Amino acid sequence: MLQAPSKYQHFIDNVAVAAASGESIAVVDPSDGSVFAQLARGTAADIDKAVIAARRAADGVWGKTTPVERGRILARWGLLVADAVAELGALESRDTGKPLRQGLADANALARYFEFYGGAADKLHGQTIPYQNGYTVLTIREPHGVTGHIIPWNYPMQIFGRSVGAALAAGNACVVKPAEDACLSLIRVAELGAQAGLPPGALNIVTGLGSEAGQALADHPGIDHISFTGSPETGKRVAQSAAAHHCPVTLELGGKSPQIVFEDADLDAALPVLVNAIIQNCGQTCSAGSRVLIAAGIYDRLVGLLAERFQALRVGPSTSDLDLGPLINEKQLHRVREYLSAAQAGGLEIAASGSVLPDVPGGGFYQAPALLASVPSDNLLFQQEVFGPVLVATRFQDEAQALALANDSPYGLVAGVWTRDGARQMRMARGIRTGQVFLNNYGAGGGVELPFGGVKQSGYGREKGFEALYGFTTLKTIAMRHD
Ligand code: TXE
Repeated sequence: MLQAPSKYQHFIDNVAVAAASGESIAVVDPSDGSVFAQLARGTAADIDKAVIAARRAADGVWGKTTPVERGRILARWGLLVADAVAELGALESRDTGKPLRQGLADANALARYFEFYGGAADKLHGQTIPYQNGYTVLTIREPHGVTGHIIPWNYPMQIFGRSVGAALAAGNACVVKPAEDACLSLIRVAELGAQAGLPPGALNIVTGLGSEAGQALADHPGIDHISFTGSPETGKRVAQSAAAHHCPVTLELGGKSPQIVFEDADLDAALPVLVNAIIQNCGQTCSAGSRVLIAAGIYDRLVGLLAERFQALRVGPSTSDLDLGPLINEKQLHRVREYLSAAQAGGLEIAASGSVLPDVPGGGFYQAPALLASVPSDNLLFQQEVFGPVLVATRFQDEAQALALANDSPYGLVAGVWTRDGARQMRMARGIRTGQVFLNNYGAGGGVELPFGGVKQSGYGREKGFEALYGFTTLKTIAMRHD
């Protein structure tokens, strides 16, 4: 078992800083419910300290660091993370409960984010605009200044990489509030950032509860942009708080993403992808493919194949590296079970489920994955994000109904379409209201390079890819008259 430090403090100005309150939060291992560390419980005073440090960096050394040098620091950071994948992956796995190989994959993705944004830092440029005679007009992209980042517990390293990596590449200084349920890896990643050459104040982390440290960050008038990933309710609260000081926000608020399978689909290729899209990270993935819409002609066959796969899935502690680990905490376990009970009470039947190992530790938060068939579109399970390993299957008669069902959701994050018909692929891709559409694949392995974000209740603004850099900058137009 990994020997993690037992006490974690904030990281401000490149050093460990104790919580102003002196209080801490117990860190629980989701695999057995044991407390294995303590985390600084940040409050408004700690956020204030971090914002002051970030502002000093933005106005000082970090603000004067050239794009090429920012890129080199990020690239070095990526190499340090790549060297530490085993350590970071094991820590992430223990802290979140995800199977070890997923923790390792997340650490590798983080290294890739730093590599990508390191390479992009000196390629972010403005334009010249044709205007009247005697004028030259140009645009330049400037960093916002101090950016706030509120990170959830499902993929701490990956979400940190996509958001903080882009913000730093664009020249911002960052204040990060990770989730109280899982954030240990990020403290270690920040230390590696200092080692890579980030000057004091460029990156600051304040740990703590959402209602305390998170709210204080959203309220702070010294923050120039906030990126938030989490629930629609909290996202709304963060946006309202930010609006009080006219602070722009980027919101990524999850989804209820459909995978649509037509009669002509390559089922051998689709099947493992359909299953993985809902069981990865125990369904606690914003882009989880949680609704599978199936053409009537292949409905029974595909549901049968899915059921076979579900019955073979096994759930166990993170270190056993099975198909699924535990859920993050008791609250999430309760939430998933409530959804399943409500669905069963309403007459739905579980068509197939996986199994939890018989000898899992009693205190862990284990839930067997479940497949529910013939789920009507007005059912809660069809409409709401469960954030657990629950897949619903629904039948459609034709392309028009498939599209209507896909769009029958308050969310709009990701969709997958499985068909060999090229014209239909494009009709569906254009008709679906989501931020990403995958044709005959899904998720593209995380897709560091691919702009990501939603419409409707899934939020607004884009992270990942080069596009993210535009969100972390503000555009200045300079018009020069020279006749
Ligand atoms: O989310 P919250 P929770 C969804 C998913 C899940 C549900 C609840 O459906 O079941 O949300 O999870 C911080 N001001 N997603 O309660 O509250 C908090 O500390 C500022 C989808 O964990 O949104 C954490 O860092 N910040 C999602 C972050 O917000 C506040 C990932 C997310 O917490 C705050 C996670 C406040 N007042 C949950 N209150 C995705 N899109 O991937 C909390 N926070």
